[in-house]
Amino acid sequence: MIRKFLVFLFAIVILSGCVKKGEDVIKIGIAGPMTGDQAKMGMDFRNGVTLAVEEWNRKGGVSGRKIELIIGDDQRDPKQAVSVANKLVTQGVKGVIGHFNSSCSIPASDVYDRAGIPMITPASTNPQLTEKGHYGVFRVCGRDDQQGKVAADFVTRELKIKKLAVIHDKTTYGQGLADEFNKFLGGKAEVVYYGGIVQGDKDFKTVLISIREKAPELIYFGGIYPEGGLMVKQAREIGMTVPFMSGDGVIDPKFVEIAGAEAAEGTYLTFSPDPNTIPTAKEFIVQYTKRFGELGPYSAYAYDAANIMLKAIEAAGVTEGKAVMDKLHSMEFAGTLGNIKFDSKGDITVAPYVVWITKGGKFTEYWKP
Ligand code: ABU
Repeated sequence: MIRKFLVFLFAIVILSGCVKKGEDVIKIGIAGPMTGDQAKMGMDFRNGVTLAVEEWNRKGGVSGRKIELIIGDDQRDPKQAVSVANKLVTQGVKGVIGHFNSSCSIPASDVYDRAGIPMITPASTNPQLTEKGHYGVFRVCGRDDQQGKVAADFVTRELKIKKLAVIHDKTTYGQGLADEFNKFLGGKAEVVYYGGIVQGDKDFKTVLISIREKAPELIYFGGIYPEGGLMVKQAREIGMTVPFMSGDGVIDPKFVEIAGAEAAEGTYLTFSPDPNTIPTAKEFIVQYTKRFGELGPYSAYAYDAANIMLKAIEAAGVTEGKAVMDKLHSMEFAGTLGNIKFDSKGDITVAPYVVWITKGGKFTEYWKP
C-alpha cells in the first residue's frame, strides 16, 4: 500500500514538474537554411540568436521565464519553409527569428500572420515581405530597393559604366534585386544582357560565353554566394576580367572560397557598414568570436533580432502576439548595429547601404553613396 502510494506520489511529482517546466519557458523559433548549400547563413542565425538567449537566460530569462529555442531547417526551400512555419506554430513558439531567404520568409509570414505570431527576419531584403501588410512582420535589415539604388548609383556615377550585363538566380531575392538595380540604372547604362540561371546549378560557362559576346563592362548578379562564387570563377576562366558586382547575398567568406581569392579580387557588393567600425557592436563581437569564432555577415542581425523580440515580450508583460507586435511597432531598440525603430510596415527607418570590395580574399568597405 505504502509502495503504491509512493509510486503515485512520484508520478505526480514528475508530471507536475513537466507541466511546470512547459509553462515556465517561452519558446522562440529560429528558421533558416540549417542544411544544404546556404547552411552557413543558418548557422550564423543560430549562433547570433543563441548568444542573445544565453545572455537573457543567465539573467533569469524574460519576466522570470527561461527562453527555449526551437530550430527549423527550411533548406532554403519555400515549401519547406511553410512546413517549418506550421511546425513552429504547433510547437507553441511565441516569436520567430527568420527566415533567411526572402522566398521562404514571404510564404512563411502568411503562416505566422494567421497564427498571430510575430516574426523578425535578420536578412530577407525583398520589399514584398513588408509590403504585404502583415502587422507582425518585421526585418532588421534593409530592402532591395535601397541596396539596388546604391549599386546602380555606384556603377553609373563612380565606375561610369556605359554597358553591362544583369544576371540573377530566378529567386524572389535574386531576381528582385536585379530588377531594382535595373530600375535605378534609369537608362544611364545600357543593359546588353539580362537573364536568369538556376539556383543549384554548377556550370555557368554557356551563359557567360553569351554574355562575353555582348562585351559588357560589368556583370551584375542578383543571387547568393554558392552561385555567385562559381560565376566569378568561371567568368575569369573564360577570360572575362570585367568587374563583377552583387548584393548582400554574396558577402560571406564562402564566396571567396568558392571563387578563389584571385578571381574574387576586386569584386563589389552592397551591404551595411562594417560592424567592426560600430562602437555599439564591440562587446557583441568579442563575445560572439569567443563563443563561435568568426562573425558571419548576418550574425549581428540575428542577435539584434532576438534581443528585440525578447525586449518586446518583456515590455508587453505577456506573450500574446498582438501585445508583442504593438511593442515592436512602438518601441525604439538599442541594437549592436545602432538604434532600431520600425516603421508602420515593419521596416527599419534607416538602412545605410554601402559598397564593399574584395581585396586579398577579404571584404572591405569601399564607397558610400
Ligand atoms: N538578403 C540576402 C539574401 C536573403 C534574401 O533576402 O533572400
